[in-house]
Amino acid sequence: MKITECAASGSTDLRVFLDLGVTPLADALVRPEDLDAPEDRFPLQVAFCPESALVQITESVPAEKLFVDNYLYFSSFSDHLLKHSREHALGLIESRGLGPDSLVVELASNDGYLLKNFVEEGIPVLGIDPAPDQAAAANEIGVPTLAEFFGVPLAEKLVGEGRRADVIIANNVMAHVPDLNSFVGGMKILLADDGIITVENPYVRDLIRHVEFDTIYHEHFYYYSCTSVHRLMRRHDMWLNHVEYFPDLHGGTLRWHIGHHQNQSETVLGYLAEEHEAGMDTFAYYEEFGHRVEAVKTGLLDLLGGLRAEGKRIAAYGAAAKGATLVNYVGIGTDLVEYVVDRNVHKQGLHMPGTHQPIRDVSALLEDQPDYVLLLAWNFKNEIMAQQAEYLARGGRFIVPVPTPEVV
Ligand code: JHZ
Repeated sequence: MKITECAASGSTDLRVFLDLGVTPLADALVRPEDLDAPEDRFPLQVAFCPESALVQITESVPAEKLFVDNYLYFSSFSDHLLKHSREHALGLIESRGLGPDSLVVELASNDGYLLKNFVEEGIPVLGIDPAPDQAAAANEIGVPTLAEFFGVPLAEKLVGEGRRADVIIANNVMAHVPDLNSFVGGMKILLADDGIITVENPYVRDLIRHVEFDTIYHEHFYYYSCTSVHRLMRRHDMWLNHVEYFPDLHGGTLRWHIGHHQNQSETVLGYLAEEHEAGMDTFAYYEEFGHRVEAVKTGLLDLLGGLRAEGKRIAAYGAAAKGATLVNYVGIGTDLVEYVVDRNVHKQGLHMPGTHQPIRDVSALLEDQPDYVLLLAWNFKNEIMAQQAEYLARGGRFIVPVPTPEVV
């Protein structure tokens, strides 16, 4: 369904600056028996709203289709993310003085990868995640999880049962909700008066700077700056009070600390001033982005096509959602890249959406020793290259697609 109003402000002044064509859903991996069946495809355009400063896509795919029917993302397959999450949890336990009387709620708690750290310390938690297999995996490891979508109705139900959160954690989910104001309104209702919300999401500044266009897909409705988060929280009578930056996480991630009361650190004022100076609150900042994306497409097709013409064999690493955007937008079929490897066992045996490369276990790289590996999960470059030391030692090479395609 076409979106014509800003999800935050309701303004109809949505200015489109990028068109990635009509693409299949990034996590809709294809079963071998369905390879001949037609796949669902949806337009993928990105727009800026001058009123809210929010960057957003203009197509809404039903959330059940995105996160219940077609969702094989399990957070626990990255060691880097597990370490980051553990540090986050331990930091909160200490700074907030959490104990057996506290309640930590995580929205999009996935397989329990983060909340398990609180459980180990005897701190009560509640996970909320509509993805059924992930919620079941969390419950299995002792992280109580509701397999539901979060918004005002669920928040009211929980508060009606006497539950209020001292901490709400929302990592990589505030971009994933069709009804943004219900999601944020729900957090406002569920949060205890002196509680804290921490929200993590990739930073739209880094997306633009490093041409991370492949992180744009239908699951990601929004691409945040501090300005858009600040305006969104004010709309819900909450305050953005502190900002942290993690340059190595998902291509550049911000963590926003939010509360009912104003207690802003200099980080907030610093980011807001910097973003205003850079023009991130205006359409002009985003307007030229499409040309830079096209340059990556041309560069990558030239590089891969040239290698294939020399008779080189190319595989890819990471059946990531961003990988699906990349291969589909650029047009990388099995003639250029033969197969994709991924250590998520739930993805192995399936095929990439649209382009249909088979997804194999990571061990295929050493068994087969392709000449080049296109690193679709470029956000885990260090982790993956370290893991693939043997493949590299035997002469294999990685190709990193963004910001400029290059052999490393
Ligand atoms: P990865 C997901 O995006 C989906 P994706 C989601 N929409 C979101 O917001 C972001 O995450 C944050 C594999 N892998 O994490 C695992 C290895 O095989 O970049 C994954 O399939 N070996 C919720 O899908 C893929 O690569 C490894 O060593 O773009 C990476 O996907 C590592 C580290 C990962 O997210």
